[in-house]
Amino acid sequence: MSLPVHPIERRERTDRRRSEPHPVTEDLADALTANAIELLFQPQWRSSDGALVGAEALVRWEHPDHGTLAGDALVAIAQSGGIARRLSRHIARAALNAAAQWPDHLRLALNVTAMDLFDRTFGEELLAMLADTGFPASRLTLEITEQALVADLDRSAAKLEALAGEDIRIALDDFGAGFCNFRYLKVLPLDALKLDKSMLDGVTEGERDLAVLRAIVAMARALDLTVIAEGVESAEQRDIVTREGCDVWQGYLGARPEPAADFASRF
Ligand code: G
Ligand code: MN
Repeated sequence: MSLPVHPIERRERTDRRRSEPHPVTEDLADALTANAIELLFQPQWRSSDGALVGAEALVRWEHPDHGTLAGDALVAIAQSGGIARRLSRHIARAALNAAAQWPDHLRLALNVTAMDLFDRTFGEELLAMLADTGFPASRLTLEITEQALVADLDRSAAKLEALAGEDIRIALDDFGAGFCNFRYLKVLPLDALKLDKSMLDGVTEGERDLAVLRAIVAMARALDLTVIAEGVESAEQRDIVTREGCDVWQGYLGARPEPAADFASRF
């Protein structure tokens, strides 16, 4: 038997539910307005000689109650609050602004979501931001996960072709973590393959893991793709990816994602 609810109580309850569906998204909107979302940069090194070649921009937000929110979790929060566009523009602008101060030989890698890619004005806005910040398109790599492409491969290809036509490079991110649909490799204008951390997990112990890595690198070579190994945590892993022909590596062994000023102290 349910207890009768006083009309005023009922109204209060409904109001409360309506006004706090996603308190975190409201905090995120405030943080964006206050410019309190920090952008970090994780260095990338060339395997052959250890030279610094660039960095991946990664967004991170310290929430007072929820702790550190980053990457996909942060994007999901923004999407549920209808501010994903705002977040992605903020990230792109802040990253390009920082990278515009870097020496010419360093590249910037920026993560792009499915929503960005299919957003009608994303390409245009990105080009405008490149022009505004003075960062050359030819030094920009967009990292796209296969989840982002799954929705509509032909349309994804067309969107990426347009960006590639502007000299922007395209990397397939997290390769090896998902379904690894080989049609992506045939259809998309890719420049680089970024191997997921899970591809490296067993390479120091298992022959099978090593065989898979070797085969993927051979395939990437045949397709003229740059291979980037992500999530390198030990010197042994770094030596293996170097020996096996990965062109670039990134991971905690070298550096965690760091503030722009720390990254700038490396050059
Ligand atoms: O998939 P994507 O390129 O966006 O991956 C970057 C993420 O991986 C970041 O969240 C970053 O902090 C994390 N990351 C980077 N290097 C390492 C590493 O060496 N080990 C682990 N566990 N995570 C890493
Ligand atoms: Mn990435």
